[in-house]
Amino acid sequence: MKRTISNELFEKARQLIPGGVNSPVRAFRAVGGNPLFIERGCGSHIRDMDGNEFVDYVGSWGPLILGHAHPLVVESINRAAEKGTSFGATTEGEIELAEIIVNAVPSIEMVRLVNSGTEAAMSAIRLARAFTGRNRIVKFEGGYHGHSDALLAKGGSGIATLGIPDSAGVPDAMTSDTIVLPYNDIDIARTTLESAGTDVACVIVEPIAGNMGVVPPKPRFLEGLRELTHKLGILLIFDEVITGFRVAYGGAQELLGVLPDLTILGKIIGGGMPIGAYGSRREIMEMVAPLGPAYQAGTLSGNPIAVAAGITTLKSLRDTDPYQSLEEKTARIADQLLSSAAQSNSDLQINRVGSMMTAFFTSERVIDYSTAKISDTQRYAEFFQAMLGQGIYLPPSQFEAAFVSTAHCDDDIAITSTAVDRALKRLF
Ligand code: KE4
Repeated sequence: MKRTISNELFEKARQLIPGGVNSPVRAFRAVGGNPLFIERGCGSHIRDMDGNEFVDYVGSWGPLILGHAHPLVVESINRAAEKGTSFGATTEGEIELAEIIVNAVPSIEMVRLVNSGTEAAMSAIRLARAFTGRNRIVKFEGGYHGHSDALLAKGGSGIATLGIPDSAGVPDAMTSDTIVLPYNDIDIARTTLESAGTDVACVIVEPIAGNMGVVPPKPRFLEGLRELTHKLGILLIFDEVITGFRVAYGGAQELLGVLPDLTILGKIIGGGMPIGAYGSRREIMEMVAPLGPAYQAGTLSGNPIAVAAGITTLKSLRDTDPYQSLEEKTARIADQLLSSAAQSNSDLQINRVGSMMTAFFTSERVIDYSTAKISDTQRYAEFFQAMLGQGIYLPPSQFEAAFVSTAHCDDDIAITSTAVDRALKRLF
């Protein structure tokens, strides 16, 4: 595969941008080789600067549930841009997007738009602390909620010891109120919360984990967290940046029937433009400035172009209800992967919910971060490269989700199935 131009651009990028990328996972460090520089996307396909074409299963890490450059989305962006790119003042579109989100997500009565999932998570944590008057927060190992300091914590030596920084530049003080627990273990969560409960402001969880690879919640895990947090006056935060409008129109909380106190959104609600949001019931959201004492602000929050792309995307999902079709398409791809794996005697597990899935190279079922971590990441890297060489662009990291869009068609699935067959035969 010709990669001359991508390689030249990467050399230039590395002189000017840390690692040559504006977000670490794009650097292909987990899978080897240089990243591809993408020239354009259309529907389910992307084309790199050397003219190589790929069926894309990254979809910008989730936002592009309608595929690349959807005509309606592009038209709404152009129309908005012609009227101005930003005003730093209120616009009607923000009301429309807020209304769509409030009507879609069961637990949200009021919502604030921000510019990224990170900002949404950071703001939701601050709001939970303001509302409860408590400082401690609980997250789960393998859960990712953006890069704000308090959330860049990893589990300490003991199970429920306070978090320690998981990044340089994060002072111990910033994570000393963060408790990190194993995902999917309701017993440890119960023991920890019942002992630390009255100090804990919130529990933040990906209701369907996407950042250790896809790991669905065990039965009773989310329900147990809901009961425990309700009993102890702790706010339950669902991080639905990935799952929001992805696994169902109302997100994981609609699909699984567990309602959090606060919800974080991003990705799909901006249709590929920079956006995030956090929402809750009215009594909590009325704590947010300028109404209440919990400060949060943003120059480009509610940006008219991002809002226009988001409105068009969510209206399309609302009016076409593609979820059954997304389920069926993704199931076909997963089944093909598993049958090819069986024929080539390869240890392959697939975790899938709706149109988000991850292939793990392991014989163990992947039910949490510790079982995800023992999967063969070198094998995944080889699989990634073998698929890339056949025109299939998978997430360049084992611990991410692959996404299917409404634009993926039968031909894409056929090409993918053939490529999987060949790749696994070559690897095993
Ligand atoms: P952003 O700040 O990247 O918009 O959102 C942070 C975030 C919050 N919550 C969840 C569940 C997320 O998955 C993310 C960001 N997702 C990653 C990929 N898993 C974005 C890709 C990247 O970091 O480049």
